[in-house]
Amino acid sequence: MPYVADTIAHLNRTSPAQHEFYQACEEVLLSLRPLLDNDPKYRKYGIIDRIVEPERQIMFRVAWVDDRGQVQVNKGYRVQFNSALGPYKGGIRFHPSVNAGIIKFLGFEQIFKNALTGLAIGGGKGGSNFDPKGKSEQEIMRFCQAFMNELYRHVGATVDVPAGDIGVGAREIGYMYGQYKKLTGSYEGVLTGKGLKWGGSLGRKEATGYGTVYFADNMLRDIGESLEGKQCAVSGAGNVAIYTVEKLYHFGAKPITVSDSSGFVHDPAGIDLELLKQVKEVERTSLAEYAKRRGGVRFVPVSDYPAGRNLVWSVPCDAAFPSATQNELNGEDAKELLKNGCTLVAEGANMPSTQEAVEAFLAANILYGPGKAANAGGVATSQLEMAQNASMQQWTFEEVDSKLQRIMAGIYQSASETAREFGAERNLVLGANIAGFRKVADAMIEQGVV
Ligand code: NDP
Ligand code: 2IT
Repeated sequence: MPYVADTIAHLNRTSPAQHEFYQACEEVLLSLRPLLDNDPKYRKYGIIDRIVEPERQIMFRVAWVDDRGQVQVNKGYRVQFNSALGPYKGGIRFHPSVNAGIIKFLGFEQIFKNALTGLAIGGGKGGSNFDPKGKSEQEIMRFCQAFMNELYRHVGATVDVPAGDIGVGAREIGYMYGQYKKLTGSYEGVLTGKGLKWGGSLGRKEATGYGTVYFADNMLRDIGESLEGKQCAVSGAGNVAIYTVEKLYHFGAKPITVSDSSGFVHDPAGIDLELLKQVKEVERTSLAEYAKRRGGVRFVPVSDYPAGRNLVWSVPCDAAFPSATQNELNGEDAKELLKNGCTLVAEGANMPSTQEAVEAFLAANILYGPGKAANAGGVATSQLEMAQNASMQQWTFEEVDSKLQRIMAGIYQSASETAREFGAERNLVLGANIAGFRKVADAMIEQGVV
């Protein structure tokens, strides 16, 4: 497959040290082989060369003043990766690990994820290496305002519509929205994940977690099974993880773990959802606090993890829902999950499994829902928020949720049918990558070389 090696070598030369980006590209390019072998049109028009190169990358200084009166400087990013299918759409991440390569991998994944939803949205992503941990409410507000002081020039309701991701939820979206409105004088749907009183959509907060569980349900129903009674290991304790836990209960499953940057909790009686929300959404503190208040549960701090392992995956389970961050589940973790009888993995996070882990799941022929298919419910519901804003309507929770269920069923169907079309039944990595790519590539061909 010289085009894969050639493309990755080219990216190494032209965009050095962006390892997560090469990882995401390599996975997609390897999946495309049967399509490229069958249909010469995708070898023409420079599609591969164009699709791995963002249309535009914006990097900027974010200067703000902390509570002690000291000037702080962070890096700001927005990668407008591909607009073949619609305005750029994708979240904003605030985390100290953020760099250009991480934003590019997320933007690249977003192109195909958004295509799979069947909605008219292109791919983009943004963020900052700002660390929200330990910051006061006032510092968070000043940082969000400073971030928008530059970003506002590049976004707009039909241009580029950011949303949340790690470290960015309704609070941060509110501060960014207020500043955008102040700078432009325009009250428009420029961000999604907004507050419900000022343009947000019912169901957006829940959408990624709920959607991931709907996706898992679709995978199981296809083989005549259900989530009922299944023991589920969930990682993360943020937006995606919390609403994954909530929806698992609706399906009669039992979520028994959650994790955060301090460690993980194993709660054999089933995660206490209200306590989890109180500790992580309201008090914004560590899971050690959950363990202290709950009693009878095991909390394992990160300092006890052996090097190169994430011990949340050592808890025996029937199904796993990685919902924290990229590369949080490696080949060793995958082997342990499989050894303990796990037969389903649905990714709420973006690229949580390393390449070795993905290969292990595919080789074991378990039900494996890759992030760009399984977690697309968040961005899909963001598009429903855009539609409500544009038409000045507000739909009920039930309307949004039933559309979300249909969209997730459609994504499952298109990934699984595409896998079958290329003789790789059950390989949803191949199915999702080809189905998403084909849509974007067809639009790029029809729109000419731009
Ligand atoms: P949140 O910030 O709400 O939660 C993230 C959770 O993961 C927190 O519990 C955090 O720990 C933990 N975490 C983050 N980074 C690390 C790390 N490096 N090591 C250990 N733990 C970590 O983010 P979301 O729930 O929104 O996002 C989670 C994942 O889902 C990300 O991969 C994101 O890209 C993806 N995603 C999000 C969507 C959305 O709509 N929000 C949509 C689709 C995908 P702590 O609490 O200690 O900070
Ligand atoms: O990774 C993702 O899909 C998100 N963080 C949500 C993006 C969005 O625009 O809602």
